[in-house]
Parts: sequence; structure tokens; C-alpha cells
Amino acid sequence: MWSITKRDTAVRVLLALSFAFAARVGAQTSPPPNEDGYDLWLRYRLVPDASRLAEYRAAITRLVVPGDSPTLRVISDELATGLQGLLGRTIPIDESFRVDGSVIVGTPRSSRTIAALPLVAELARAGREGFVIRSVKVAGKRAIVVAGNTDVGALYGAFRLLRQLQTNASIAELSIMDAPRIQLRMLDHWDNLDRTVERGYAGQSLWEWKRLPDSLSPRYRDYARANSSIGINGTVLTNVNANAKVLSPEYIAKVAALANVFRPYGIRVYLTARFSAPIEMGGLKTADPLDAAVRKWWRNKADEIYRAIPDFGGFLVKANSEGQPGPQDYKRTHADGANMLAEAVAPHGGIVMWRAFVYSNEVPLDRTKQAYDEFKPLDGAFRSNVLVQVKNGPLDFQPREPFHPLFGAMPKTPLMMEFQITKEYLGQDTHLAYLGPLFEEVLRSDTWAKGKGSTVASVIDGSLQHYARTGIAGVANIGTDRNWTGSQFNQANWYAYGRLAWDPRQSSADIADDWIRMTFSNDSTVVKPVKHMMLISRDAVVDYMTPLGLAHIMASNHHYGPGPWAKLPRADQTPSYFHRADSIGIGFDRTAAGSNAVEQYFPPVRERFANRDSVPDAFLLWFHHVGWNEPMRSGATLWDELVRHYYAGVDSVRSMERTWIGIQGKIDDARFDEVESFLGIQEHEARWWRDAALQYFQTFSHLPIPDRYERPAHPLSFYLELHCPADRTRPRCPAVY
Ligand code: GCW
Repeated sequence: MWSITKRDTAVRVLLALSFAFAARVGAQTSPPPNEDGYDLWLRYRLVPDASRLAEYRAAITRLVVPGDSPTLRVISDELATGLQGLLGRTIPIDESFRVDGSVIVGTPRSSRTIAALPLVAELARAGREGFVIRSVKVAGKRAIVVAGNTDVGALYGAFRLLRQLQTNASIAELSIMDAPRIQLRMLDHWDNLDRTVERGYAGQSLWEWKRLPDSLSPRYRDYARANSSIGINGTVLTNVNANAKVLSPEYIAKVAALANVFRPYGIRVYLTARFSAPIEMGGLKTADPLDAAVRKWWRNKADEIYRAIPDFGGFLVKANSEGQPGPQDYKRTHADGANMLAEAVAPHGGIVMWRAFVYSNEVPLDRTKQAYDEFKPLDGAFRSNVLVQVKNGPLDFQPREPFHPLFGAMPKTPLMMEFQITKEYLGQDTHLAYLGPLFEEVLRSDTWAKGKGSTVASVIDGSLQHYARTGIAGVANIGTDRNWTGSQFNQANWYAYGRLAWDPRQSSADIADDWIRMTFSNDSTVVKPVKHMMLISRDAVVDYMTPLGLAHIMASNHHYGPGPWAKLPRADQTPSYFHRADSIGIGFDRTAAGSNAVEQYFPPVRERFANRDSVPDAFLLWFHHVGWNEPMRSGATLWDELVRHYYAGVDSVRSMERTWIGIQGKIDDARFDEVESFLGIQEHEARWWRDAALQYFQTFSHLPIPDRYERPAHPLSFYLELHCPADRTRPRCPAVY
């Protein structure tokens, strides 16, 4: 008899062959030339749709970018390259309006034509970084104007115009006004100075510290282009588990060199500050934030940085968490620590982003309660140039978590969102998980802080509690891999993050649509299925890893495969602390009868989560310990539902594979093959997750996996013995295949 694995493989091969055959017969043209993914969503390939191409060529014949500044030069370079690629012809840079078809870009200051157009009211609404794109007549000739109040606003507009062409949209009667809803749109690198990347799955750090400042990799510019095209305006270059060395004169010069490359693209640099730097670097005996000598050391350090980088953004700090030094080492509060640094950068217009991700050295009753317990009492105690940066959920970037209860709970302190773009807990480089829906789910969650409609988005964009400063951060998934992110589809997460940072009310489905068009193809027989695949992908991961509100049952340290059985020295880092499986049931009781974490939410969210009848299935085991045989909404028992979800997760991956095979020949083979092989890995590993986790939980429930499901490939003992290769960043377990 065939084993499940062999039968699966045979089915997959047959399917692949039949789909490939269908695709070949249907398409009858050879696939487009191979690509490696380096160009991201800025591919600028010739517009394939003939009528659109004709429309674009008629509407765009000249490029007019008057004035001279580094950003204006970037605009004309990007538009010249982009239009040449998309239209398949050189668009001359000109200043006259003798013919139809000028694209006029700039600000009322850089361009007299723009100053003379009736755009004042719209531009006023666009603010410092927004833009207006309009079809207009200038001297009787048709033109497209792209105007900002600043050069950077105009640059964002230029990228927006290019997107219009890249997504095959009409440019006939253009009337677009857009402006970011959040001020600080940050990309946080967890990059170490030795070029390793914490939770980075795309090779080494981009920053070539040894070669800086004298040698500048061309990649820095492409990095800036990509970020600027999605509106990111700040980058934290270094890991929050910080190394004080980056604050040394030698490194400040290197950081300044990077800042010079990024500046024309509207991107400021920020650094992580190691709280004990005054001791480690300054030779002081203490880093006590209330000590005068310590304060002076930081002021001098800030002055020194600003001499080299006049537009330096400020500091990001992780303090008193997971062993990092901080103000509590001196019996001071987080506010004392943040305010000291804020005071040092304030004269230069800098800011401090202070993280609320605090895991102290004591084992708490419930680890998810800590941030709220420590920070809520400090509301109002921070200087005006401090933002408190809060992870999307109260635990740690799990495949699914309820929103963090701090959102809405600190009306006097600007709270920033911290998302993780790098998929530490969602299959890292290989598994396809489009995070747009995860981001959107959190942003749309209703905190009820000021009644119905108090969404997380409205907290962080400042509209709910009138924050003077607003910000959002994403932990980067970028490295030296040729495709930047370790896989083609991980690019979509960088892209979606940027787009949602610009406007957190956008739909992740629309963003996926744009990304597919710009990255792969405008052909609807590609866009539609690939979008569907992306939109089910995150739920697939939730299902085969941590369904029904389970969390943190990944193997320890690398967080890649399953490890609900793992034993660790600290209780609150042990999977069993989170899943709490026993002979009665499974799940963490966070109601009043348990840790009472529900209390941190506003009513009626609190009651909704606390009550077994109203808690969403997706968060059931996050908030409740549920008996194995208890009935669920569906009528099935908890055990049967758990089994159903684990199997559904694997099924979804298989359906993603089928969908992907269906587009063979419609995109280039190189990227097609890479994605296909990664989906193969994902299918195997989804089964590994399912079979290992369910059989482990079975040792508590003693209930069967119903006969209608395929049997696990190996017994539990096999998975318990499995040791993934030691590579901490990319562990693989070929044995499961
Ligand atoms: O998610 C956890 C990670 C750590 C990380 C920490 C944090 C930078 O496992 O690698 O450290 O969170 O966010 O500070």
C-alpha cells in the first residue's frame, strides 16, 4: 500500500501535468522572459495592452520637471526610466508646451506653470507630503500635472502616476488627491553590525558597515526608491537589541553616508539607542536617566549625531525587556528613560520611539498583560516628542492575535503601531502568507475607547484621540537576497505594509490587486486567481499552525516548525504555558476566573471576549480553556473543530498550489518555478504542523482523528525526535518530507 506521502506526491504530479498541459494549450505563446525579482513592484515593462499603450503614448510625450534639487532630479530620473520602460520609447525632457502630452511635475515654487494653475485649495489639503494629479490644459495643450507642496510630495505623486500606468488604469481624466494619514511611516531593521539579521530570512543585512562610508552599494538607492514608492519616510537601521557601537564617531560617519543616499527620497534615518551606552562608551558609572552626567552624555551624543546628520530622525528603544538594559535598572520608570532621550534630541527636532514590548525578568501570571500594566499608568508622563510603540497584539507577532489592549487606553500618549513584516512565526521565507489581511484585521478592530467606531486605525492615525504625532512601524523582511525578501511573495508584505502605513483604511485586497499587476501581470487570468490565493494564505497558516486562538506553540528559538511539547527553562516562554492542554481541555483562561487579561479591554469588547457565547471562534482558546468535548457554534465538539481546522489549513495550501499551477506560462518561468517549489515546501510543512500538533494534543484529549481524514504520515514519536538543522535563520527539516 502507498503511504500518504507517496500518494499525495502522485496526485500533485498528475495535477501539475494536467494544469501545465491546459496552460500550454490555452496560451500557446511562450512565457515572458525570466526575472529574478530584484525590480520588485517597480518593473516598468512595456504595457502589453495595445489600446492602453496607445492611450498612454498619446497622453504622455514630454517630461517637464523644472527647478533643481536632489529630489527633483530623482523625480525626473524615475519618470524617465519608468515611462521609457512602460511606453517603450524615450520621453524627452522638455520645457515647452508646443505639443499635447506634457507631464509637468513639481511644486508651486519649482514650477511657474504649477503656481499658475488653480490648485491652491487642493494642495492645501494635501499637506506636506501629499500630492495632486490632474489632467489640465496649459497654453491650450493637454497636460498632466503632478504637484506637491514639497519636492517629496511631488515625488510621491510621480510614483502614483507610474502606478496608474503599471496597473493598466486609464489616465484620461486624472483627478487624484492623496495624502498620508500617518506622519511617521517607519521601516525597522533588526540588523546587527556584523550583518546578521535578527529574524531576517533574506540573507545578510543590506548595510555594508565595513565598506561604509567610502563605498556605497547601488542597492541603497534601489532600497530608497522602493520605500519611497510606497510612502515609507523613515528607516531604523539597527536592531532593537542594540549595540552601543553604532553611536561611535566611526559609525556615525557611516550612518551619515546612508542618510545622504536616502534624503532625496524623503527618508530619514533613525538608530536604536542602547540604554547603557553612557557606561559602555562614555565610561560613566551609571546610566540612571535622572543622573546629570548621564543626561549630559546623551545631549552631547545627540549634538554630535546632528552635526553629521542634520535631519537625523531620532531613537528607537527597547528597554527592560528580554534582558536589555533600561531605566528600571535604576528604579526609574519607562517615562523617565524616554524623557531623558527625548530631551537630548528635542533641540534638533528629533523624536524617541519607546517600545512597549516589555518582558521582564520575573515570570508573570500572564505575559500578555505586562505592557498594559506597565504603560497605562504612565499615560501623560511622556514628553511631547515621545511616541510609545506597541506591537499589534499583546503577545508577539503570532499568526493571529486579538489587537493590543493598549490601543485606545493611552489618550494622552501618541501610540505607534508595530507590525512584523518579516514572518518570524508564519513560515519565514518559504511559506506564502500575505499579511495584508492580518494588518487590516488589526487596524479595523474596534477598541470602543470612545464608543463604537474607535478603530485601532483611528487611534494610531490620531483622529480618535487627537495625537499631535502619529506613527507606524514595520519590522523589515529585507536582506541581501537578490529578490530582497527571501521569496517573491514576501515582497507583497513589504508593499502592503507601506500602502497601509500611508492609509490604514485601505483594503488589503485592493493592495494585493495593485501588487500583482505591478509585480507579475495585468492579465485578469493571473490577477484574479493569484489574488484569491493571497487572500486565503494567512488563514491557511493560522489553520495549520495555531487555529482557534492557539498561540506560541512553535519550536523554541527559531520559531519555525511545530513544538507544542517544547520544554524551556522559563515557564512563560514554554508552549504549554500558552496552550495549557490537559485531560479536560485546552486554551488559556484569560477571563476573571483566570488571568483576567480581558479586563484590559474596554467594555463591551471585554464582555465579548470574556463570554463563551460571544467570543469569536478565532480567539476562543486565546481567552478560554475549553473542554475537548464541549460543543462549538458549528455543533461539532472542540476536538472535532480543531481537527477540521488543521486539515483545512493543509487543504488550503493544496488549493494554492493548484491555483498557482494554473498560471504557468502566463508569467516568467523563473519566478513561477521558485514559487511553485516553495509551495511544495509549504505543503509538506503544513502537514508536518498538522500531524505533529494534532497527535500531540491527542495525548491529552484521547480522541480519534475521524476516519474521513488522511492519516498522519508519521507517529508523534517521529516528530518529537526531529531536530531541524542548526542554521538558526533558515531551519529546514527535510526529514519530514
Ligand atoms: O518576537 C520577539 C523575537 C525577538 C525580538 C523581540 C522584540 C528583537 O523573538 O527576536 O527581538 O521579539 O520584539 O524585541
